[in-house]
Amino acid sequence: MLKTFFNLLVCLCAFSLGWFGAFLFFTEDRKLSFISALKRETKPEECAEPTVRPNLTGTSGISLVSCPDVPPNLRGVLHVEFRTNRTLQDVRNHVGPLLQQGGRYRPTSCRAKQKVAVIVPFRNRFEHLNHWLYYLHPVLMRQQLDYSVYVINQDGDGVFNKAKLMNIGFKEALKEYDYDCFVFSDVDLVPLDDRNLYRCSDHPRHLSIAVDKFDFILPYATLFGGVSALSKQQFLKVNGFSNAFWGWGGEDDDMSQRLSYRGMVISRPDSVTGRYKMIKHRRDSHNDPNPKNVQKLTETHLNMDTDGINSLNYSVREIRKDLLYTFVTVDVEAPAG
Ligand code: UD2
Ligand code: MN
Repeated sequence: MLKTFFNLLVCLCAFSLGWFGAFLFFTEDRKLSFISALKRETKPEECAEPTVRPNLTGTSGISLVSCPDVPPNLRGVLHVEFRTNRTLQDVRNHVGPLLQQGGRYRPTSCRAKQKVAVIVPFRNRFEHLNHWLYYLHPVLMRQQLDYSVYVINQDGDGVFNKAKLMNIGFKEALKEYDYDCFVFSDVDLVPLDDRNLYRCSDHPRHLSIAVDKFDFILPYATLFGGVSALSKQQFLKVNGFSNAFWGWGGEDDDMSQRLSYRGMVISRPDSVTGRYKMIKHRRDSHNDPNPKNVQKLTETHLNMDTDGINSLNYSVREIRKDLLYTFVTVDVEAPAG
């Protein structure tokens, strides 16, 4: 009797195990299981691409089919957190495996729609840069861009000139690769939605329409500061940025006026997709608001043909390739701050 009972118990166990196995198999297959959900959550740089570093040298990618208009692996709304210490090495560990030296990436399964140089004007904001790189690289990868990151670092402690650094970024990037789109970004602005594509369109594009610092409201209709994208043709059509805006303010409005004088309109994402978080900061030293910049804004139309990318003077002090970015240190011939 006991033996029969024992045999029955064994059969029952085997039967239950079989069912449990079948359950696991099917739920995993349908990506419903808790385990597979966890796997998706813990892979920060998730994108459609393989997890090995692509070899970009020598391959043009021309034989690949074009990437889809809408990148397939976007996540939408993103969680962004700056209240944490992040070293550059943390960031390298987090996003480095898919990058080439110089903060360079391109999808390997399809041909990117655009070749994008992401240009960050910079001086002494290393903590911000770590956050920016941590969040931006995975976004740019998921957006299936053929891109590199250029951090243009103003040497010395003369008066800061953000617009001149952006002009330099345009010029230096083109020495390396045939970029067709240039995205200019403050180092302290991180998108809160990866559907906000870092690409160029038929019109110059202002990406940072809704920044938390401004309560997610566009302060005025012609604003072009923060993060903006210009194709090579659009940039050249307005002779780039003015080189004459020393210190804080005005350079973005001057660009906005240049665009308008050349008959271009600004395009933007909607105010949900275009949300940004700005790292809180004080005004930097040697970058005080410059009252002369207000006067300069009344002269844009007079100066734009002679002041810009065609009159840019600077010298490169150093070009350093990190896994996460190309760091270009430049002397912009700044007045003493
Ligand atoms: C606003 C604009 C910005 C620019 C600026 C006026 C938005 C969201 N942002 O930002 O695009 O037009 O006003 O010039 O509209 N930087 C350094 N080191 C310095 C100083 C500046 O790296 O010592 C760089 C850095 O990338 C920074 C950017 O320049 O994000 C703009 O400077 P800011 O952050 O002090 O200016 P902010 O926040 O008023
Ligand atoms: Mn800022």
